[in-house]
Formats: sequence, C-alpha cells, structure tokens
Amino acid sequence: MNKVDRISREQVQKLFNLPLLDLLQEATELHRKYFPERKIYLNTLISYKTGACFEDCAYCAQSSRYNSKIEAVGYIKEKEILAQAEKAKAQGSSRVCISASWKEVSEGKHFETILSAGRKIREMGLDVCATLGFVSVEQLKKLMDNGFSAYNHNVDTSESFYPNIITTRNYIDRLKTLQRIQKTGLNCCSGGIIGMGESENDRIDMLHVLANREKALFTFPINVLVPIPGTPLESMPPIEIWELLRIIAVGRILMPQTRICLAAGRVQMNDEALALSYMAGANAVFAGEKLLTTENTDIDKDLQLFNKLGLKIG
Ligand code: SAM
Ligand code: DTB
Ligand code: SF4
Repeated sequence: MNKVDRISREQVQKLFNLPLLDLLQEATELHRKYFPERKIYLNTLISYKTGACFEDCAYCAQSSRYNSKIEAVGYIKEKEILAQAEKAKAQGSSRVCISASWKEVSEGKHFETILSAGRKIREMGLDVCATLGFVSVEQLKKLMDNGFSAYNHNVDTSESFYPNIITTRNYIDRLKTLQRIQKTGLNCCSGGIIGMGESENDRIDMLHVLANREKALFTFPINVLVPIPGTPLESMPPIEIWELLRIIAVGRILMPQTRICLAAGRVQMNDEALALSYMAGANAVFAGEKLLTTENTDIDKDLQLFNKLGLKIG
C-alpha cells in the first residue's frame, strides 16, 4: 500500500458534514475508479478460541465479565479449523480470518496450531489473516512466514470514547500494534464499531486516526453493533442506515484504495440498505452462517443479491 498524505481533523470534519447525497456521489465515483472490477471480497471468520476472555470490551459476547450466553467456549482442533476453511472455500470465500479471544498472543502450542493451520490454509489457495489481540514483531514475522497476509486489530472508536467501552487495554497500545503490523509488512486491517453511544465527533476522530496511518490500510472493517444480551451495551438503540452510509462514504473518500468491509450487523439490514452500502464503497463482507458468536447472512441470500446488483465475488 502506498504512503498516504496526512489529512487534518478539520478536513475530515468538513467532509463528514457534507450533505449525504453529495458524499455518496463522490464516494461512488472514487469507488468505481479505484475498484473498477465490481467485486465483493468474501472473507470467512474462524473462531479458534471462543469466549472466556478476561478483557472487558463492553460490546463483546466473549468477555468472561458479562453474562452473555454463548454456545461453545474454548479452543477447536486444527482439523476443525481446516474443515471450516474448506467449507468457506467451497462457498466462494477467497480469504479466512482466524480469531482468538485473547488480549495478546502468547507463544506455545496454541500459537503453533494457528501457524500450522495458516500454512495449510494457504496451501488450499486461500488468503489467510489473523485477529489475535496484541502481537509482537517476532510473532508477526512468524505469521508472515507461515503464509498469513493480513492482521486485524480494531481501534473500535475514538481515543476519548475508548475508556467508556474498554478499560483493560488502551488506545495507544492499539495504535502501536497497528504500527508494528505495517512495519513488519503485513497488510493491516483496522476499523471500528458504530452504534455504541459514540457521538459524531467520535466517529470523525476514528476516521481521522485510520486515514492517517503511515501506509494506507488494506482493509477498513465497519461493524454495526450487535447488541449482546448480558453485556453493558445490550440495550443500545439501533443506528439509522444513513449513519452507516455516511461512515462508508467518508471512509471511501479518505481511503480510496482501501477495502471497506461491511462486518458485523449485516444480517439486520435489508437488501436496499445493503445495496446502498455497496454503492457507497463497501466491497468486502464476512460470509458464512456465523461471525464469531452471532448469526450472519446466509450465503445464498448474499449471492442472490450480488447477482441482482451485478457484483462478482472475489
Ligand atoms: N480479541 C481480539 C481483539 O479484541 O482484538 C480479536 C477478536 S475481536 C472479537 C474483533 C472485533 O470484533 C472487535 O474489535 C470489534 O470491533 C468486533 N466486535 C466484537 N463484538 C462485536 C459486536 N457485538 N458488535 C459489533 N462488533 C463486534
Ligand atoms: C471485525 O472487525 N469484525 C469481525 C472480525 N473483524 C474479527 C468480528 C465481528 C464479531 C461480531 C460479534 C460476534 O459474532 O460475536
Ligand atoms: Fe476479548 Fe477481543 Fe472480545 Fe475484547 S473484543 S472481550 S479482547 S475477544
């Protein structure tokens, strides 16, 4: 990814406050220019370790601090990771992302399993990414050596809103990890969640942070909060589609070469809202019946809509 020109907070704010239809028009034009192939990239999540996480992220079903009821907790076997990757490939995904409910990666048999699975998934012809929490340069290098091409680490929101959502890890460390990912040469995937009670200023701050990485992000995932019963955010009201479209469009304009992944919250959207999101600049999604612990859109429903819209899967 190319080096990016620095962009000021004022510029982001000005853009964010444009009339929505003007934003959508500009974003759509840039989207077509930088991604003329009309593709939607399909990525499937594989949860290697689910739940029992000591962190207190207020949105998360996997934190052990809240009474969320998740089905399966713990590690799965390598052969299960590989079986899920085979299924993802058969259903059209070009990429899988291995997740673990860790604060940070620790060396040992679990990390070795991830490396070995990554190598084998790469041999299947799929791209492979990881989202494992904080990670060192040595561990990032090992991931690269074993075929991983990208690492996901979300900033989630603005620096000032962050402590309202998470107290057990901090924003500066998240940013340092992003730097480490880019220095090592892995593609960097970082984004956030909307609908956690943050203000427009928080959204602007987050976009400002993400658009000013040393190198452009490879992917900007946008999650719409999936309120999880038992967590502190269980009763958050749903956001309006217009808010999501504004984030996608500003993201597309600020980061024209970055893939924008419409991540959590898709299953709650109707076809018209999805179509507008793909028009505004989203060109990647998580595919398959499950995200990490929550329900996702059925692949056949996704394929039907892509077909109607003239989008090809990549
Ligand atoms: N444990 C690692 C970490 O925190 O970096 C990796 C996995 S974590 C589940 C990945 C991301 O999923 C979070 O940063 C958050 O953006 C998103 N996420 C988790 N739960 C969510 C929810 N209920 N609604 C929307 N997004 C969610
Ligand atoms: C990202 O930004 N969203 C994905 C992936 N990266 C790891 C996770 C979404 C999780 C949604 C809630 C759940 O299923 O528990
Ligand atoms: Fe743990 Fe990641 Fe969930 Fe936070 S977001 S509770 S670190 S799994």
